[in-house]
Amino acid sequence: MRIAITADNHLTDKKKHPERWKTLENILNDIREKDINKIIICGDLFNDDCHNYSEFDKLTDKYNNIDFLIIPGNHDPNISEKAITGSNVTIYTEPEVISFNDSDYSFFFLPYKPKITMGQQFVSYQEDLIPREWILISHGDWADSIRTPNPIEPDVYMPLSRKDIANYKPTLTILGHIHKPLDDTDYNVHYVGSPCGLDITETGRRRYSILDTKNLDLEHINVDSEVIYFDETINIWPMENEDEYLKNQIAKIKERWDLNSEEMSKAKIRIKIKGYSSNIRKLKDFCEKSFEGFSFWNNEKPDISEVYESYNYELLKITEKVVARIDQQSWVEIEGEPIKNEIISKAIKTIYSIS
Ligand SMILES: [Mn+2]
Repeated sequence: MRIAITADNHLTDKKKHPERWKTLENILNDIREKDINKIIICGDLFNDDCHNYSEFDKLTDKYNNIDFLIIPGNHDPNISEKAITGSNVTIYTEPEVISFNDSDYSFFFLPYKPKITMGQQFVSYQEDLIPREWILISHGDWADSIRTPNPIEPDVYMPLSRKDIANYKPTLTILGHIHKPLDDTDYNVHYVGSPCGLDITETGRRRYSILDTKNLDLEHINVDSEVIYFDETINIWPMENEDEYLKNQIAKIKERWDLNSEEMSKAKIRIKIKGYSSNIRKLKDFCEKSFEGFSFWNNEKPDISEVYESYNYELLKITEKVVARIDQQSWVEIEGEPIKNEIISKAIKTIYSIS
């Protein structure tokens, strides 16, 4: 059997965020076409401000051949079958170990609860959680976000530690909570990610997953998201041919996006230029022209508020060398720490501020 998996849909009133609803429907249509009739939702199906579920009832009624298996997340911790009425909807408000007929593995549905770790909850279910024969479905923070001695503190949500995994040995873990799709292949821990970016910071194509319950193949499928966000920063410094440099940078960005025409129509972009330039007006015009045909997030044009005027070409060689050196480093992107582009931007600022 194959089961579809999504999380962090953050549904609101339909009028407020129709794109989130439409994206979920796109997933449901896709899995129906694939003859899949179960979908697991790993928490945060609803946003905090959603208290009327009649639209969701309508949706589950429309897809009445699909079973919805839902756990609450930290944004919808109180959802229950008292308010959500579809007969094809199961909400796991308490931890539950489930077996499906065709699978040798059991599924542990662990709903989000505040002020407790996942490991603390495994204890009571120890007998049913046979090492390497169970799959964890939950909502919270995976080890990397726990760097403090006390994992239960504000901003840490029902954490799962490496020790929990080592002690209880789930064979596979699928979580909601972190909206960026992530795969920790060392521990077989996966965040399916939000299928429709909630705001400009949730960038790029999104996905949902399909799990084969027999061999535990986990396949990631591109979601037909109603909106695709892109948030890019381009660093600049005075050079002879700023246009040529910009043109290359922008070409690289578009190449990375790799959008087909349908995706392009769904893209909302934010472009920020940072650094020093000898002709800011020209830079602005060039940048606007290069992104013609794209729609800008919030209708904001390329942001040049952090570009300073400079005619200092003497620092060009130093800057080029520093930028190239930083660029060569393989920087691992860690949540909450600066990315390579930000480090380059800081370096340029440092170089030009001492002149
Ligand atoms: Mn969420």
